[in-house]
Amino acid sequence: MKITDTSDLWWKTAVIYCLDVETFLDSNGDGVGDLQGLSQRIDYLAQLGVTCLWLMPFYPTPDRDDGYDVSDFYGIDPRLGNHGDLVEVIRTARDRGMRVIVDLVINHTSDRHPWFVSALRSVDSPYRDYYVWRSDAPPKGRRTPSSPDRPTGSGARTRSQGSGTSTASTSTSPT
Ligand SMILES: [Ca+2]
Ligand SMILES: [Ca+2]
Repeated sequence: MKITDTSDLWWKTAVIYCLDVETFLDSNGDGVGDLQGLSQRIDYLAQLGVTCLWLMPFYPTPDRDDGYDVSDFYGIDPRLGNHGDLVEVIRTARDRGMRVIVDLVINHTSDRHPWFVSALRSVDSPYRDYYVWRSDAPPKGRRTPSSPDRPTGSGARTRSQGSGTSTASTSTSPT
């Protein structure tokens, strides 16, 4: 037997429950689900047999692409809570035998992310090469990327002023 056959293959038998914090449970009645609400429902998830929580993006965002347009990879969307609330979710989940995995959206950023703001401002920006640029506008009538729950296409490739076309997939018109 190979030694690798005995390594931890937890994901093969895990019961993974994917959720968007903002639509799960609203603990303070402001109309937006939040991390404290999720903490309150961890036991419910454990009773369902869930062994791994998969959290959709919960980072600060202009929310033009259901939170996949991240403006700070290290932060927490203030509508959902704070870092302490996230730690409580993770600690409580682990206590109930649940792993926590998260969407780390690193193939694009919000146009509000400091990297994109800098990259748009100057071709000499150290972040310029973080993005793909093109000088010609997208063909007319081309559909823009959209989220499954936002069929009208909230993500957009948008013409930028002067320097060509931004291809950050969630960009809006630069100001
Ligand atoms: Ca709330
Ligand atoms: Ca969301």
